[in-house]
Amino acid sequence: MHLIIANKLYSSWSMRPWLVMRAAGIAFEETVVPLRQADTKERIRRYSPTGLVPVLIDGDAVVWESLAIISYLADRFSGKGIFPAGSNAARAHAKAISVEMHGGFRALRQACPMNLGKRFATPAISDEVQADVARLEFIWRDTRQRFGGSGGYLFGDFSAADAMYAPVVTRLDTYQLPVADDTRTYMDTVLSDPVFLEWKHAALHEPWTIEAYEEGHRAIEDYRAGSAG
Ligand SMILES: N[C@@H](CCC(=O)N[C@@H](CS)C(=O)NCC(=O)O)C(=O)O
Repeated sequence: MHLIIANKLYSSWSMRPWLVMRAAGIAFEETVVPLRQADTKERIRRYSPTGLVPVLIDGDAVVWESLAIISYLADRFSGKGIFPAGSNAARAHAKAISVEMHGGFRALRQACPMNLGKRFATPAISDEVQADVARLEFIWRDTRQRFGGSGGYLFGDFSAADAMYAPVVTRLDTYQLPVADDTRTYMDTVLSDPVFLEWKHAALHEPWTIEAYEEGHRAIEDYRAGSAG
């Protein structure tokens, strides 16, 4: 299997299937195509019909769109509990909140681009961003109360739903958006997950900086300067 992704520092969509594959112990070859280079579009187009990554190649199967890739993996490796293995209700809930993440939270995503290398001062928070954060907090609290049991993840153990939400967990952390204590507890679980830390470590050691993704925010910490990840 071959997963083509973009910069680990910035590419939230790439992170999602990568976390799922690593967490499930699925072997794969990885190609990172750095964004905003002269040959980026041409390199991505070699693999992806949309000119976007992530894209997964598995023999004859070419799968684009992060959530479609995760769904393909869940079918292909049905014993690995990529979506929660418990009840149909739990699985349906995991799929619904994953689809909601895939299509939603635009205000937060636009205002606070993913950047694993920095901590930024809390920006001015619009009503739309505040509504996105409130919805995230509700989803995480409600899911954990109903399906989390004693585990730290949304459905107890790590699942595709956690992978879908991991990039927004990092945004709340990077931009220091105010959250409730139980939200912070869930964020800390994701941010200390060994698979997430493997991704973050690689991100911090990438050579590329894209100024356009960094401007407009006041950095108060730079984890790339001499960081061991
Ligand atoms: N809806 C797509 C979004 C993919 C996407 O926007 N990918 C960005 C990187 S995070 C990309 O490939 N950009 C190409 C470019 O900027 O040239 C998914 O879920 O996979």
